[in-house]
Amino acid sequence: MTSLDSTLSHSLVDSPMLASVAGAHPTEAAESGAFRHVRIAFQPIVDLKRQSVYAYEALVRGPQGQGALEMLAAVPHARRPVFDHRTMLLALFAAARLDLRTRLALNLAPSAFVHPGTIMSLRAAAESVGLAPRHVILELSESEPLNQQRIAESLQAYQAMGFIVAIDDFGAGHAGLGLLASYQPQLLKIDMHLVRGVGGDSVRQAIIESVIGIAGKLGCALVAEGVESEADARRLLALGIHLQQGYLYARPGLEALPEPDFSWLAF
Ligand SMILES: [Ca+2]
Repeated sequence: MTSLDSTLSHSLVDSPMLASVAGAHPTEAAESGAFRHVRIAFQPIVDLKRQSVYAYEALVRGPQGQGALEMLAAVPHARRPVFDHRTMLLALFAAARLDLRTRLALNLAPSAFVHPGTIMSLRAAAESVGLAPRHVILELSESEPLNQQRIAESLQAYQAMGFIVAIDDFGAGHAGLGLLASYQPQLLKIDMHLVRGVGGDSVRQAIIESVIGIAGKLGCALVAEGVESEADARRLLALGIHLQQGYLYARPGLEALPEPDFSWLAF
């Protein structure tokens, strides 16, 4: 696994690359002011087979640690690709400062995902911090209407470059199965609303078992989001889902890479 260069320092944040995307356009002056207040939190996605961290997901936070929804609500829809693009680069450099030595998962709205400038700047930024594309996961949300043709073309381009693509919050949006019919990412992240309570809920178990069947046939690996209880974690593990994420393991750490808690597995 590629190691990031631990000698990277804060100076990267002031690099010409980030400066070029962080407010160079005069019409973006006001937004770049807000942009400077964005902070990045990291939450581990764990691999229970190895009892290790599979990846850290970068999450947008406000200056006082406000959640992503609050921050994103302040971003006009038309500016979302720019916002996502900038925060993606911020997350890469923040991860480098923290000496990340595993995969990094970045969230992108579809409009940012298909934006022509995203893929090249992402590759350049990842290279500049010593992170190979195969260690970068792009979590594609269904938070806005999708142009399936453009998404499919973009997904092929990212995958050809070596990036890992994930469908985020699978099962929460109305387009989950429609997306899968059009293209198959390497990862499906099962939405927390399907996951929470699965340990004692036969309906949720049936739905997740069907997702496991579909994912298996399409060659997609699964991540369970929102795992908060041992009962849910054990049920998911029994079903074969060993990549999990949630408060049971670690809460997001603001500008930190929290160590997951596997202690419950010993009992
Ligand atoms: Ca996500």
